[in-house]
Amino acid sequence: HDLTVISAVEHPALPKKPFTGRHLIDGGWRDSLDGATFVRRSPAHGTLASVSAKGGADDVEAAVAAARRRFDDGRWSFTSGKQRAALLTRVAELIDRELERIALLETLESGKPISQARAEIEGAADLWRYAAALARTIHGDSHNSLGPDMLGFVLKEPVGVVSIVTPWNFPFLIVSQKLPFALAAGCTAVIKPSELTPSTTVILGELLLEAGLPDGVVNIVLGYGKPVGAVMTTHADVDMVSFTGSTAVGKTIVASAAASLKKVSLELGGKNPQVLFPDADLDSAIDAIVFGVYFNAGECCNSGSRIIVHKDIAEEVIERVVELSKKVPFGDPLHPDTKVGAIISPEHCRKIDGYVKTAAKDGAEIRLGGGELAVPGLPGQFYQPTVVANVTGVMSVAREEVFGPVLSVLTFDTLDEALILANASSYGLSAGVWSESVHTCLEFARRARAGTIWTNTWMDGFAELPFGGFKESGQGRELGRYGLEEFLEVKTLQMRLGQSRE
Ligand code: TXE
Repeated sequence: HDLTVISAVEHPALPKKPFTGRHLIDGGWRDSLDGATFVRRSPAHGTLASVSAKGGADDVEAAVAAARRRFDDGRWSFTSGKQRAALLTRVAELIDRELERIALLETLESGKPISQARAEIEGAADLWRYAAALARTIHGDSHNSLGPDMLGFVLKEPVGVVSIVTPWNFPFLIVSQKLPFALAAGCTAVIKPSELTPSTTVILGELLLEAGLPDGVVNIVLGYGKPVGAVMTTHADVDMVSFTGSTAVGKTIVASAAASLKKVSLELGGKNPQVLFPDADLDSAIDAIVFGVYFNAGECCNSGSRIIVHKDIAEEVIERVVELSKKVPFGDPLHPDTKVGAIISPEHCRKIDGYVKTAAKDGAEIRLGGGELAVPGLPGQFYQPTVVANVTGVMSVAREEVFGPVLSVLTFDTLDEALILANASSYGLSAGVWSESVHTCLEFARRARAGTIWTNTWMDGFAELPFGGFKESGQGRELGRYGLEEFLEVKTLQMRLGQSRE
């Protein structure tokens, strides 16, 4: 291989002991009622990163009861927007203060490069600040043309108790795409982080208490999808579920939440196409493609995992992507230069490899990578930056979410053909177009079926702009004003004034 590999480094700031995580229930840190625990080892280094309480159904019961009591007594939901904004801003400041500690733990549990972990925590703090600003803008409407003695008001109220279930790929960012918006709205919450990356959410819990959040407003239960996630998302006292994870689990949550008609907001997978036209600025496009596919080792719902290239420029694009891919520093996530770290688990690494091997068997051409690679000095699992050409729309590597550093290259001739390929997916999270023609960009943007369309850019993110998917990529939106509205219920208030007039 001609990849740029970064071997194991010494890291003087590494914690001497694993992080110990307990449940946060009603303002107190608790072990599981049955005393069970589980561990997480660094997927890159093999060292013990954390030991966490392993929740059971009884722990969830206690957490939901605390969130329900706190919501119903109004001690949080009836605070002013100004008070909630002050608290959320304080949390953002505490996240800034703890950035290094959170980033290090995030890297140890997830295997992501430390530089990307730092950027993630910074981005999360920004979301807390943005949600703080939104907390002071909640309002409805009034109607004064309903008759001489009638007034109508439309109030926006918090939806209630929210169960938040998050995945392992951006643990601190994703909880921050949900929780501050729920809190800004006046909701209370029970959170379950992924069993693979539980600890940074526990630190967030510490910061919430330090900021002065009343007991029981936010509760955290650590543990597995079953039983913890399953009980949280079906419990009768929960009003809403906000979930990020796989489409398969998202579907089971919708089905089970239907029994009690809970509101459900879902952010699921993606198989995001970028279409390159011959008039594209190839320097920018190739940079963005390489970043978009290897960012977070491809373990990213917005991964730019398939490019659809005009046949006249396909060979040039593939060659340039391959050359640039070789320069992407890959290896020890604790090295400051590393851009691609470890894969989350050995099973996931095998799953990625399965997609690549199947594609090769089906006639695709592996132009770079195509297997695991041992990084000197590290016991963990790493997958090589991989470029697969000659991919057709029917191959699983083009249709399914690989969630690894694997780029599929397809080709097209006409805009219509490009759109058919781009939209031939059960997902619809994001899509991109590269062209110097505003007409081409606009036509693609209007006809592509995805929640976010990037034109001549990829994977920018702004707190102000809503994020979410079409089709099986989810329902509802996070971020922006929409991200707040998800956690608000509409109440109609009618008031008759004075004597009724016959
Ligand atoms: O996700 P799961 P996994 C995709 C990606 C990845 C695949 C599998 O393609 O390869 O999903 O990842 C909790 N009730 N994404 O297995 O299982 C679980 O404990 C309630 C895309 O890690 O969906 C964890 O906290 N909760 C995605 C969370 O759900 C349940 C990010 C997500 O885990 C549950 C992650 C249940 N029955 C994976 N079962 C994205 N949108 O970015 C599990 N959980």
